[in-house]
Amino acid sequence: MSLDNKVNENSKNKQLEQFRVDDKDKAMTTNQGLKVSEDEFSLKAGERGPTLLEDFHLREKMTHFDHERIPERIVHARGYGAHGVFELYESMQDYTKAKFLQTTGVKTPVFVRFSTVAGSRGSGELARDARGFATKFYTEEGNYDLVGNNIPVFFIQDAIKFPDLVHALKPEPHNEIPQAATAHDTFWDFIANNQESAHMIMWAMSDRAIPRSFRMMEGFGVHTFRFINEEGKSHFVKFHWKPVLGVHSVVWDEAQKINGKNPDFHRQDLYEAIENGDYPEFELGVQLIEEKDEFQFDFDILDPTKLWPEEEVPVKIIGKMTLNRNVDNVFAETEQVAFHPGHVVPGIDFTNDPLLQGRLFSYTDTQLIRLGGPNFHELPINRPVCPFHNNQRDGYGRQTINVGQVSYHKNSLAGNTPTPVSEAEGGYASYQEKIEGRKIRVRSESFKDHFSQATLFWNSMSDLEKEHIVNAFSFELGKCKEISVRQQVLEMFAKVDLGLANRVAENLGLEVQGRNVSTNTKSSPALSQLNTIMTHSTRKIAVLATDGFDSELPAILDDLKAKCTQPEIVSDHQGFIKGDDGSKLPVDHTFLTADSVLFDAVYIACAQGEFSLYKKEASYFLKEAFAHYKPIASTFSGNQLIDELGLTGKIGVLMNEAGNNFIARFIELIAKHRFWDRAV
Ligand code: HDD
Repeated sequence: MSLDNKVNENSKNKQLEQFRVDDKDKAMTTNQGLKVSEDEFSLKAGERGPTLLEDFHLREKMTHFDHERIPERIVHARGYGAHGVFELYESMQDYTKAKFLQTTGVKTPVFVRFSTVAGSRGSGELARDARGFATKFYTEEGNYDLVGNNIPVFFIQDAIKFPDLVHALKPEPHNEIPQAATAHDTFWDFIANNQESAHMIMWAMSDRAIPRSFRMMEGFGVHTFRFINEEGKSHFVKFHWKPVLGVHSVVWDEAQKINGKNPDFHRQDLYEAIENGDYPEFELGVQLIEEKDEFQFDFDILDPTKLWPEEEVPVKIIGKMTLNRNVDNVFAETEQVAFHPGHVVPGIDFTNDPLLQGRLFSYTDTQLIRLGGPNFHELPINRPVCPFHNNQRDGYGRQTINVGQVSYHKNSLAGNTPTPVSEAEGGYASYQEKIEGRKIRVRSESFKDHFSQATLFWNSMSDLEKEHIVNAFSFELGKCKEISVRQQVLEMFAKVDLGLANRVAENLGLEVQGRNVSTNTKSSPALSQLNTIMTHSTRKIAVLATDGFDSELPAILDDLKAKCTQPEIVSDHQGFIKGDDGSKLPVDHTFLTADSVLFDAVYIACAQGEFSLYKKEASYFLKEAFAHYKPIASTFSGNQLIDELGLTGKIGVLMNEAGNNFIARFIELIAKHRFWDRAV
């Protein structure tokens, strides 16, 4: 029995091509193909008369419209996706027989959806929240889904608590407030009363929860999975996505402002990067533990609230994913894509992590209600690129026309086909782990330490990152109305680090009663964002300029573009600005339509008259960028304004003086991302 499973990086795109329809330049028809002669007026009895029930065109158009919406995802409702390709650098054949991980250079098509967790489909994207990072690999052996987050651990240890967690973090049911925010009583009440959440909370209060871009965050498979090789040998494995641009965040004040100025900030960033050819890249890493070493760690490797410190278990980089194509239609692709951690291929298997085990039920179940029935695998975005055959039939929206009389196994009428195939022929066989035990509802003793790794995370942060965490706790708890909730959370985090709890308590005007219980003094440098990759590449620069700009400006813009940054002119009027020498430059934004929080750096290209609107707006723009620690640079005529604002000589502020190798130095500043030591 041979199936033509040849897959290359274009396989998915080619498959999708059969479903694309371009309506441009076509005659309008009903869904039945009938040409329409009038689409503005319903059929009436007389010019001013009632509309007739007979109007099938009105009825069809209206009915379709009335049914356009589907239920949003219960979590991760707000998301954005893109197509790409995964290329293997290093063969994993010693560890797994998964075909897409065997031969270096092999390219597998992928689709990725990034998301926030708590908010509704229309919520702002800069919420303090974990980000979903779900990848579908369209392999020759079927779809493999890696459904992860940008935080390597989870709030709870057992899936049975997931509905409770989500009820607590969503807007409170009596008034549906607040949207896309955990800063409210029910969430923190849940945390204090379910203390296995301590570790993930530390991540959620850190800068990881307010990423600068989907392109600048890590992804984690979270659970421990298994790799199984050709000999049937198992290794435990954790998956990591490492962004080539490094891990970067915005500051909280910025995040809140971006949500108002541009709630689509992250999706727009992703969309535009791909349209510009600045393809987002993520390297895939694996941490591997041999079966015999399962119990060699001071945590249980099946506990999803624990990470494997990279210093103890190194991350082996095995390939790279490049996102290189935006979707054609967000609903058809991004909204209808159906991920499931249970979509695996031979060579990848599960462990007994109780959170993972419950997820294996939940995802198909949710697609049934969300996508309206059991045939969601037939939707173009969800179809495997290899053939699929079985005896499943019928159901809402069935598209496949299965020919023949047989739809059961075993049979003689179709020669007992479709037939299961042996492992040697690619049939999936579960790892034969030996299991013995009583039926009990308990938490394993080995899952009971909730604080050591929360403390590890705290110990690994720089002073600056610690300050951000203290501020985040103070903000979130400050929004809780019940003092008892605030107090319980303080007592809980006193167990992580008494200093942390005391600093938050001071901001809240409370006192900590408890004691530090975690004695962990270890730290893991890999956890600090200060140790990430620094690059200027693809950063957005606001160029503040108006009429009368210096003649050097066009050349500087060209230089910045050549260095792979994105300079955009912000001015006091739309259209064009005119330079001293009569040259013209197109304006991208005005102070009305742009704001410093939407840029990574500012370049002030000219000052202007003492009382001009330009000067007033440019001054505000610069001061805000400075307060958010961003790099600032100026031309000769911009120097004056920098001076007037008292920014001369401040760290991360570069004034253009003859012969100072200006562009190269500005690029260096942009690569530093932020100047945290700046006294604001
Ligand atoms: Fe989940 C969606 C990631 C625990 C149940 N989850 C969803 C998505 C991501 C994750 C990225 C969005 C996929 C997309 O873009 O369409 N979920 C995680 C991670 C978890 C996790 C990393 C812990 C390690 N999830 C988890 C548990 C359950 C669920 C314990 C239930 C038992 N998750 C769901 C869901 C969703 C979902 C309700 C909503 C929409 C969907 O599945 O397709 O089934």
